[in-house]
This record gives sequence, C-alpha cells and structure tokens, in this order.
Amino acid sequence: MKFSTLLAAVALGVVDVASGHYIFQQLRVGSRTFGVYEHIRKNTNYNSPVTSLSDNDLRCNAGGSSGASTTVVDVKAGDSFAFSSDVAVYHQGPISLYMSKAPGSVNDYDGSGDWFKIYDWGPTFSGGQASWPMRNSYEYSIPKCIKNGEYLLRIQSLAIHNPGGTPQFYISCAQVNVTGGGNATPSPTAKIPGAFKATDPGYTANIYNNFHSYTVPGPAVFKC
Ligand SMILES: *[C@@H]1O[C@H](CO)[C@@H](O)[C@H](O)[C@H]1NC(C)=O
Ligand SMILES: [Cu+2]
Repeated sequence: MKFSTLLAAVALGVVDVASGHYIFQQLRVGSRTFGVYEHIRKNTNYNSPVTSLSDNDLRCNAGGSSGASTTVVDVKAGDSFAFSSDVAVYHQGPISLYMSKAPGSVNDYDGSGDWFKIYDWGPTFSGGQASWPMRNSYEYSIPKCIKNGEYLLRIQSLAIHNPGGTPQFYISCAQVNVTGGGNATPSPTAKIPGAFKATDPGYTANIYNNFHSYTVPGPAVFKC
C-alpha cells in the first residue's frame, strides 16, 4: 500500500494501526467500582479480539473459560452495573450484554449453557449518517425478574469497522451472584459459539456504503 493510501485508510478507520485495541477490564455495581479484573475473568490475549465464529473463546475471551483468576460479586436484581474499557471503544459496531446462569458455581462454569441477551446498543441514524455508541463505559441494570443464583455477565463489542475484513469480537465476562430476583425463565436463548453466523446481516454489513438500517446479531433482547 502506498503511504498516502495508507494514511487515507487509517483516517477512515479501515486499518488498525496498532496491534492493540481495547479491553473491558473494570466493573461497577451500583456505586461500587471495583479494581481492574476484579470480578471480571482475566483474558490472556492482552486487548485483542476473537475473530472465529466457532471458537469457545467467543464466550468469555481467550483465557476466560473459568473464574480461577477472579471472584464473584453479589448483585441485586435491578441493580445498575457498568463495564469500562482501558481506552474508549473506537471501532464502530454494536455493543451487547448477555447473561448465562451457571449450573453450579460460576467460578467453574465454562459458559457452554444457554445465553440470553439483556441489552443492545446499536447505531443511531440521522440525516443519512450513522453514529455508534463508542465510549469508555456501558451501563445497564440486572433484570429484576431473573432467578437468584450465579451468572456470567458478558459484554461484547462487535467491531465491523473494516467491511470485507473479518469482524472482531471484544469480550469480557463478569461473575455475579444475583439476589432478590424473581422467577422468570429468560428467552430466547442461544449457545455461544452458535449465536453469531457469517451470514448475519449485522455481521456482514458495510457501514460506509448505503447504510440505513442495522440489526444487531444474536438472539432478541429478553425483557422482564
Ligand atoms: C450468593 O448469595 C446467596 C444469598 O445471599 C449466598 O447464600 C451465597 O453464598 C452467595 N454465593 C456466592 C458465590 O457468593
Ligand atoms: Cu482494534
């Protein structure tokens, strides 16, 4: 690539300049902000994405198949929480939040069970322009109606800034112990991997060309 072409590509965000990207590394629950990787499974791939749609690392990132590196935090159903990243998210694409109930202790849970989605941040279209929710912190609340118990709480940034290239998944999982919940059985659910397909319109979208609508990949959001 000629240097001038490279500069143009960098300006458009088409090329990743550094090998580094970003990682969700900090959790807040209510007014309590925890330390880096406190209650979040520590990944082993620095701040790199997962790019294979069939890899178990899509669940909780590379190195995140167990909770050996961290601990569990009590959360009340309805509590607000937030995931923060080391640097603000700077790749365009949707951000989603998922949960999966551990069959026993969440520390030992590999995320192979059912996942339900609790929230999506997609693009906003205005005046022919799409804007994406790219920021440092993503806040939502634990659904009030879900059952008490231990869960993985997962955030995913699906980076589709490079149309034609392989989309990138930036993922972290927190370990939470829900109290004060209800009796709901969340649906729809999906397995990870499996929830995201190479043919999903939200996976293949070209955000720079005739981009007027967008469907976030994965199951529909569960609402209490
Ligand atoms: C989860 O909360 C329940 C209810 O307070 C408690 O009995 C249990 O020990 C907690 N589990 C963990 C792993 O903290
Ligand atoms: Cu990147």
